[in-house]
Amino acid sequence: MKFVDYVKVYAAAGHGGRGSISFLREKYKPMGGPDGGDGGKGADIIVRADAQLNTLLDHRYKKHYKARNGGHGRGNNKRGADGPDLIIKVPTGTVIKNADTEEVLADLTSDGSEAIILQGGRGGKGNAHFKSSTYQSPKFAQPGEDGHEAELILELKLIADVGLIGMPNAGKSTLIGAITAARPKIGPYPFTTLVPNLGVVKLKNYMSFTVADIPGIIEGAHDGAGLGLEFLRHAERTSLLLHLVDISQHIEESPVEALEITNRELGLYGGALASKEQIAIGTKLDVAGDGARLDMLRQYCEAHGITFFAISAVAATGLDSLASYVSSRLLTLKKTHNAFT
Ligand SMILES: Nc1nc2c(ncn2[C@@H]2O[C@H](COP(=O)(O)OP(=O)(O)OP(=O)(O)O)[C@@H](O)[C@H]2O)c(=O)[nH]1
Ligand SMILES: [Mg+2]
Repeated sequence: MKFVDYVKVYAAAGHGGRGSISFLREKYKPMGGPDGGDGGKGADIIVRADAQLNTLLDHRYKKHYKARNGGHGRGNNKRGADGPDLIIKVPTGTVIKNADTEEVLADLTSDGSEAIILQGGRGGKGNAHFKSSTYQSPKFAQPGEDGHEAELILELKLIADVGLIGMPNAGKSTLIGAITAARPKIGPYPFTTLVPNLGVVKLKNYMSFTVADIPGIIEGAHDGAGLGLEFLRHAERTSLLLHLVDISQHIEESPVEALEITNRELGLYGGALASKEQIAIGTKLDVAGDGARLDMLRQYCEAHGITFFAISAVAATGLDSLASYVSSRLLTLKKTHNAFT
């Protein structure tokens, strides 16, 4: 299925119903009192998170959402019906913004959570409201209020504990395939991964964490090179990044260059991503040859205080110790985080 993580939609809440102008009519009472009822409320636009969904694809082809209007008030003090709220379902992790102001209207991070994004208009008051001792027969009523309308941005940011980043071919998808039940496409060419993959790592001690594998990043990605940087939005919510670097012998750039290029792009993406904790991972240890690239990367990491692991996803070397380290790091980070909130 196609994965869509950014769409613009237009949404309009319902208008309030008109208040009624009506007078009680009974035999022998040609002009009774005013009995015009109120208009009903226009429907709200509500956005709700649904964990069953994993893409915004549905919203791409249905770009207009118009909620129902409230019913008009009627005689005999009958209130118009309220419009039934229009519920737009989105994947959990969707951020809703006003497209004009970029203001974040809601960030739905838990399944079933919802937010009123646009308020329906209030119903107008019927003429029965306007009767007073001096004014027995008001011949006016209020119109209903207009519902709010706006262009909205729906942006899905996956929810995962750990993000896999690195250059194309670094072995990100092979790693997620080796440590989780996810089965992404793997290939000996760049940009095999075009959409993010999510997987759950289950440890023997019953702990687990989620991992997001995202498309590779190349130099100039901030200017749109390769697949650009937009997939980095799926790493924004993670607590920890695993930065994968190919240490097998046939690669052009040095492993240190590879690490620095990706980090530079991360910095250019902006936000908090560049300051997120990273663990550097030398990949393809089974084909590391004389180990020169491995040593170069290890020394660089030691000199810069970066935690370093060397693995082979194909030969399953170093995977258990990496997973248990990540799990304990996540526990510590969550504790630290809680201490401040
Ligand atoms: N020998 C060996 N090859 C590996 C290992 N991990 C990955 N590869 C190979 O490296 C190539 C790229 O692997 P992928 O997992 O598709 O790389 P990726 O980082 O997901 O690449 P993109 O999706 O293009 O960004 C594939 O041919 C894999 O088989 C490993 O541990 N050992
Ligand atoms: Mg991949």
